[in-house]
Amino acid sequence: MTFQQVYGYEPAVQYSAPGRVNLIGEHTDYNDGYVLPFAIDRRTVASIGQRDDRLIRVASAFEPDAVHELSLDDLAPENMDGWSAYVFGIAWALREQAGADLSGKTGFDVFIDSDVPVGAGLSSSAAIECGVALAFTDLWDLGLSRKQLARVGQYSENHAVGAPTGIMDQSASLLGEQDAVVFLDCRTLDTAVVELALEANGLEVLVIDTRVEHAHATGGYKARRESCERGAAAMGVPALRDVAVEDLPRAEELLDDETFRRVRHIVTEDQRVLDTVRTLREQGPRAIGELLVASHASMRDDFEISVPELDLAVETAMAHGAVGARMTGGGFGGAAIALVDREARGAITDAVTSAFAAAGYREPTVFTVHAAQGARRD
Ligand code: GAF
Repeated sequence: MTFQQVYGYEPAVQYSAPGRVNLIGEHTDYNDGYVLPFAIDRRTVASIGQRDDRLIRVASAFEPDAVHELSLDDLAPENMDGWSAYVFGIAWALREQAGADLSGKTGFDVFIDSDVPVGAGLSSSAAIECGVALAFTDLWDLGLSRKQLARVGQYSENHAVGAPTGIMDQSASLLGEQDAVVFLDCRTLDTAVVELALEANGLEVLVIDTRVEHAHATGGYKARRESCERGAAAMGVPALRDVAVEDLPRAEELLDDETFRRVRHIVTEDQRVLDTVRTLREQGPRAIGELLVASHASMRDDFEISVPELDLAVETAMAHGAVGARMTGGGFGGAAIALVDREARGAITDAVTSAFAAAGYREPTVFTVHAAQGARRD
C-alpha cells in the first residue's frame, strides 16, 4: 500500500521520525529526572498531501483498507480511537497544549509507514507523533521548536491516546543525532549531545526483542508512576528527582517496603545516568557495562518491571561476553539491549536464541541499531 494507492495522487512532502533505544535512565522521566536515550535507524515515514478543506485523513501500510478521517472542527480526544489517535491527537495537542490557532487552517491526507517494530518498547508511537508533529508545525507554519513539539507529543500521548508516559521518547525522536546519545534533564528540558563512539571502539548495540508485548495505557506503568508520586509526597519533595542517594536511609524509615524500593530505583537510576554520562565522556563506552547491568538489576528487583524473558536475554548476553546489557523502555515485555563487541554479535545472538528455545519462550528478534538523526523532512 502507498499514499498514491489510497488517495489517488502523489504526496506533496514526506517527513520521517525514528524510534528510540534508551541507553539508561528508566522511569526517571516522569520523576523530573535524567535520561540518556538515542534515536535509532528505524523510522516512521509520514507522506502528506495538502487538502483544501478542514479534513485530516489518515491511512497506514499496516491497515490497508482503512482510512480514518476527522475534521479540524471536531478535534477532541473522544472523537479519536485506535492508532489514528497518534495523528489526530497531535493536531489537537498543537491547539490545546501549544496554543496554535487552527481556525484558518486546511487539513491533510496522511499515509504512515514504518520499520520501527510495534510493541517492542522502541517507541513506534512516539515516532508517528514526532514525524507528524514536525510536519504539521512546518506545513501550518506554527514556528514551534523541537522541545515544544516534544511537549506536544507527550500531551497527545497522555490525553488523546491515554498513556501516562513521560517526555523521553518524544525528546529522543525529535532531538536524536547520529552516533550520539541525548542527555536530557526532564525537568528543564536542557539537553546535551554525548558522543557514543561505538564504531571507534569496535562495539555495537544489539536489540533483543523478546516479542512479549507491552502496553502503557494500562496496568503496571501507571501503578509505578503512582508509587513514585506517593513516595515523593511522603518525602515532601515535588518529584523524586529531588531525593539524593544520601536521603535513602530517611526514605526507608518513612516509606513502606514496596514504595521504598520504587523510590530507590528512581534515585539510584538518576545517579547511574549521571555516572554513565561522565564515564562516556572520560573513558568511553567500554566502561559503562557495569552501570547497564546495575540498572537492569534495579528494574528487576526494586522497580519490578522486568519479565523472565528480559532477564534471560540480559543474563545470556552477559554470560557470552557482552560488555553490558539491560532491558530498555517501559518494561513488562519489549526489548533488552546488549552492548557487544562487533565480532561477538553472532555468538551472542545464537546463544540468546538457543536459551529462549530451551526455556520454551517465543523466538526473539535480534538486530543491531545505530544512533541516528531525529525527525526530519526527507
Ligand atoms: C515508556 C514511556 F513512554 C517513557 O516516557 C518512559 O517513562 C519509559 O517508558 C520508561 O523509562 O517508554
